[in-house]
Amino acid sequence: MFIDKVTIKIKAGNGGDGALSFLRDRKTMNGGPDGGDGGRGGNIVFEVDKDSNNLVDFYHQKKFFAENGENGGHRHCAGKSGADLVIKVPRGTVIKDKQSGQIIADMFYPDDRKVILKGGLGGRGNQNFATPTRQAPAFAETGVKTKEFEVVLELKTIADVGLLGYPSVGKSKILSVLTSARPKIADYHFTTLNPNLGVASYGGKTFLIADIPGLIEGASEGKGLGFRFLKHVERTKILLHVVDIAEVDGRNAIEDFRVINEELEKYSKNLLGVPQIVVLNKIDLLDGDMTKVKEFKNTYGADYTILTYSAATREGEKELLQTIVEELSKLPEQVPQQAEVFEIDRRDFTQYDIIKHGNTFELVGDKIDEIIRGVNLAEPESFAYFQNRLRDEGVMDNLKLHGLKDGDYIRVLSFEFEYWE
Ligand SMILES: Nc1nc2c(ncn2[C@@H]2O[C@H](COP(=O)(O)OP(=O)(O)OP(=O)(O)O)[C@@H](O)[C@H]2O)c(=O)[nH]1
Ligand SMILES: [Mg+2]
Repeated sequence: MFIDKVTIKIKAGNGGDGALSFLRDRKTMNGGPDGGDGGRGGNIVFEVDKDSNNLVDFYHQKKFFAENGENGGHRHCAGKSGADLVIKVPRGTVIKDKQSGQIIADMFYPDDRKVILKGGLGGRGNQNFATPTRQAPAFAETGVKTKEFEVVLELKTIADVGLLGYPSVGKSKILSVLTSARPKIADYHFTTLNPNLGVASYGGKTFLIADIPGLIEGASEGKGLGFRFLKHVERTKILLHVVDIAEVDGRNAIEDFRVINEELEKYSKNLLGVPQIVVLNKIDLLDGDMTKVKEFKNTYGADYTILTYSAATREGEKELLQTIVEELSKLPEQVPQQAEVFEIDRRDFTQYDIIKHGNTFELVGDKIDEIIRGVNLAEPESFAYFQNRLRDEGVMDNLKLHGLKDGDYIRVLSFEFEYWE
């Protein structure tokens, strides 16, 4: 089964909670705070799997959650970090956020490895909060809890050369003789049902060739296998447009070439813009009669490089390979799709808002959530810590700029307190 588009769920690990603990043993009756820090959650990492050109592995498994960090423990014991979860995808997989459609990453290069979601930070244990005036901090931070995301993986094969043409013109046969790939070859239409890749080499240069199912007239309206496989030759530098010049099965070479280009245009002007080398295949069947070749060249020769070839006898192979290598060397390197600056799971901890309700000033936003993380406001010491953080982070100054004065109220979540300088 060939799958080139799937939706999966991913989630980085939660951070472990910091511990709230005091050293107590036979010798030390009243030791200091010894609550260790929580471990960091595991990241979600995507990595290119060079041996795959199929997303079929995601047919059954659709949920990928990285390990959570462990909670901190007594005696300064730090929680273990969660392991990263590495998701292997074929080269050319574009990762999009399902909700917004934004591109998160394009796994374009053969060695690409990208951290897509970062694990939550571990909370700090109470061992961190001891100061000369607060020797027994009775609070610890909770770890950062991460969100789950739905992402769409879409494979858009990356190759140097794409094979294109009607069914049975010999595309797969060409792939099989130029590379070590072993695609299915047969004299019936639509032998190829999914893209195949192979590596060819000539004159010390190697290049990747992609073979896709054949197109027919009306492919743009879904006839035959439609043109849903065209995305697998969209990211090639050149197209080998294969034409059956022997016109086996009542084909018409001149007409075929025109029709396929028309279908391409309907699919995307971009693809029509990819340079084409025309390969008139099956010349072994012409028995030396070059009339059809001449007619074809008279019709399209002014606009295209046209070569004759036989995948059966391999006549014309040297010229074909030479032309491909030359053309490739003239063309610029391809570049990955531009990933949008996608702030997946990265909250802006500098942002918060002050909402005024009469003489009550409500604080909301990621920054406030971050400061309040794991703090129990009903507990005096914890509350004092929270107030200090508000001051240190400049929130109190900002409140004053908004008109906060003695006797006013500050509200955070459901907690409200009176302000006195
Ligand atoms: N005589 C001769 N036969 C060829 C040549 N190239 C391909 N064939 C035959 O043509 C038939 C179709 O070849 P394939 O390579 O399967 O064609 P395809 O274009 O991949 O077809 P689809 O996968 O159906 O789109 C097979 O029987 C091949 O052996 C050639 O140069 N000469
Ligand atoms: Mg084929």
